[in-house]
Formats: sequence, C-alpha cells, structure tokens
Amino acid sequence: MSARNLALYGKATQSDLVQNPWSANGHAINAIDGNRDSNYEHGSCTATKLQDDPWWRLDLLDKYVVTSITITNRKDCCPERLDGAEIHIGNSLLNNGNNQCDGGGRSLTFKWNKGIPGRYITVVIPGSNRLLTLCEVEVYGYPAPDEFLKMFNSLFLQVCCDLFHSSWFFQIL
Ligand SMILES: [Ca+2]
Repeated sequence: MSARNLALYGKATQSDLVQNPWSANGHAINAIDGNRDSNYEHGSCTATKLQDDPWWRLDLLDKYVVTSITITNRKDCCPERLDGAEIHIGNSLLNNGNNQCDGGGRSLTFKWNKGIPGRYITVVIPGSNRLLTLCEVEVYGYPAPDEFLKMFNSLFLQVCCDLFHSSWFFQIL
C-alpha cells in the first residue's frame, strides 16, 4: 500500500498554550500542517506553556495500523526540551532528564515491521515545569482490519538524547 501521512487528516490538541508568551505561534495543529519547518517563529511548530507533564495528542479519527511515525524537533533553540518525551500509540486514551543534545531540527523516524493498531498518538513529557514543542508529526499506516485489532496492544516509545554521540533516538518502553 502506498504511504499516506494519516496525521494530515486527524485532529490535534495539546495540554495548554494560554500562558506561553509566544502562544500565537504554538498551536497544536502546527505539528500536522504538512510542514517540517523547525524554526518556531515561522509558525509551523507547537508549544505548550511551562507546566507539569505537558502533552500533545493526535486523533486519527479512525483505527489504523500504524507502521511508522516521524517527529521533527525544533531547531532555532532548545532541542533538548524534547529529551524524555514519551509517545503512546494505541486505541485508547490513557492518562497522560534535561541534558544538552545537539541536532535540533532533525526528523526522527521509527518504523514497525508489523504495525501497531492505533487511533490516538499522544506525546507527553513527564516531569514538572516542562515545555513540549513539536514541529511536525507524521504518521503512516493503513486502515486496520478487525482481526488485527485483537492481536496487538499499544506501544510506548521514548525520545532520547544520546549525549555521547549528540544524537537522538527512539527506545521502546
Ligand atoms: Ca509543522
């Protein structure tokens, strides 16, 4: 099947933006506008205010088999904010380290051979006084057959900064 970015057809929300002084540029939909521009001031990235456990969530509006996800981090400043972010992919809504890492603005992709059934993609940074920024989230997959939904549970990933290599990676939680 041809790859289609399902995120473009979904709905995005986030925990809060109101008290972010640059809120005009940080709406949740900016991570699914089809644009990886990683300069926050260009208006294609999201940002929550500083808060406990900030989150961003995508509702694909139907159940899909998700075969890959690509996230793009901010480049013009502070890419380290994303370190430790957890990504949950699944069919239910669940409740939702601070080091230096170079490599802002890069796009990070995780692929699954068999795919994960999912309607909701939630990104959360656990911890107090954190700020979540995403410049783009792309989700690829195809409509889920009924039998597939019984075979697998949801999946948790974590975005990590490898300080030794100054690089980013996903790990499965
Ligand atoms: Ca964007």
